[in-house]
Amino acid sequence: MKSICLSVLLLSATALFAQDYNDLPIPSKKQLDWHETEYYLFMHFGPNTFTGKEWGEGTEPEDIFNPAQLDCRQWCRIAKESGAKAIIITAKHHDGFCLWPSKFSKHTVRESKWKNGKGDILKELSQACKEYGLKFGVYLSPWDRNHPDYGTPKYNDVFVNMMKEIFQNYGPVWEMWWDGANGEGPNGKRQVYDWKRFENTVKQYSPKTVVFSDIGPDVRWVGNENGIAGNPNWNFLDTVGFKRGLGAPPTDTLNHGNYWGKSWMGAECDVSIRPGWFWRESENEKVKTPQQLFDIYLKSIGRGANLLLNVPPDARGLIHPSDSIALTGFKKLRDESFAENLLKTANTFYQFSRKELPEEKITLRSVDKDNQSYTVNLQNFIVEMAQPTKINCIILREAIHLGQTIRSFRIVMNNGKKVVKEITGSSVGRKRILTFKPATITSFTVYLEDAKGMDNVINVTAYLMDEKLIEK
Ligand code: FUL
Repeated sequence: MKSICLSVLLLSATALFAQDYNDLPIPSKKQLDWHETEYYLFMHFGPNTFTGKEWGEGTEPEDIFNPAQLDCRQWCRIAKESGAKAIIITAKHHDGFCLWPSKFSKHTVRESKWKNGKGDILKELSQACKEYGLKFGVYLSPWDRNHPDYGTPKYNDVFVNMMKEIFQNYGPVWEMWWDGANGEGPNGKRQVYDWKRFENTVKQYSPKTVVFSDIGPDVRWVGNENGIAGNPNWNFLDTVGFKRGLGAPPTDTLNHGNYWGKSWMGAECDVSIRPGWFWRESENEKVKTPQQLFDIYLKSIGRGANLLLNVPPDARGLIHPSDSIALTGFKKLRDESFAENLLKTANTFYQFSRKELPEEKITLRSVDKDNQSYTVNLQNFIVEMAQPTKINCIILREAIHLGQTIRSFRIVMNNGKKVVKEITGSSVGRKRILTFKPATITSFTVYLEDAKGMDNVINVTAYLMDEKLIEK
């Protein structure tokens, strides 16, 4: 590989930004780390795993929860082998059942027959995650159909106390997931949540935790449960005046973000590998295929979002083979598709559009690893291949630690002097995977013309992947 670390221009981000771009938010350190986590697993597990319900009523007897062969290390091994970097578990779903023996509920693993009431899923999973080098996240449903205090101010204390218990006993918690569903509790009342207090509890007890909800504060819902981010996808959201749940921004806004939104808010794409969120026997044959998962990958991570793929453990407490086989196939498709960066022997000519910067010629540098360490401002650059090369995929990466300033781009591909293909697009973000019908090219030029010299591409790669994986 010809490696370029040639001219690494340590340009101050501030000097590069025009006035309006200056007003755009940039991600916090923990948000940046969150973007890099890219792909991780969701695990819906609880009484619903045993009843076949999607939304338990909260009246299910605790005894039905009995995963006799539970093995969180098996979950972690499968997650790790599939390339996932974290697991988020439904510590409490809407039925109120706690997967840990909470002091603030009487509807928990402690009241079940599982391990004679001595079991603790959060303990086992948080330990297994540490062992396997996975981040540990927690879904804690604000809606609770079991808790007797739900619908009264006392429930806000319960929710805060549960979070403290989780942070103190099972931390570090990487992501806290607040679901938007909010219905009535056992007394027929809806809860008035003290969201400010909830946010402050996270800040005080676990400041490094990123909080997901419809409107953040750190990560936003993508507006659908199909795992698909909008095109374009802006990492910005206006949250003032909006609420979680019924008062959330329209799903279309969540899907695309706001072009000039005031808060940095990356999108997380949640989707289940099965038709439902919880495991049920009848869906063992309905698990998504590796190819379907790959398509979701292109439309989530490939549009600068993160992918949270739900793989629910079965009633034994294990990941079912149908799911693990699909995950292995999905990993294989990613590995094969992105095995060979066809630009590794290419030359890249960078031309800065700002007048005061000299025209630069540097060779291509792969920044897959360590991509945060360089502030390379690349604009209107030309990539020249060492020989005519067939490609059907180009990946661009934007230096999002400097913000998201690329507002439109154009890629013109040439074979010799002849233009053979042209692609236009708008958002790039952390990663933009562009796929197209294969073309044999000798060079391509990327034009980033809109941001008056403020754009920051830090990586470009190209591939030839199996045509079947690409939408024509
Ligand atoms: C939804 C919930 O109501 C579903 O049961 C599931 O947990 C999904 C991820 O979020 O809002």
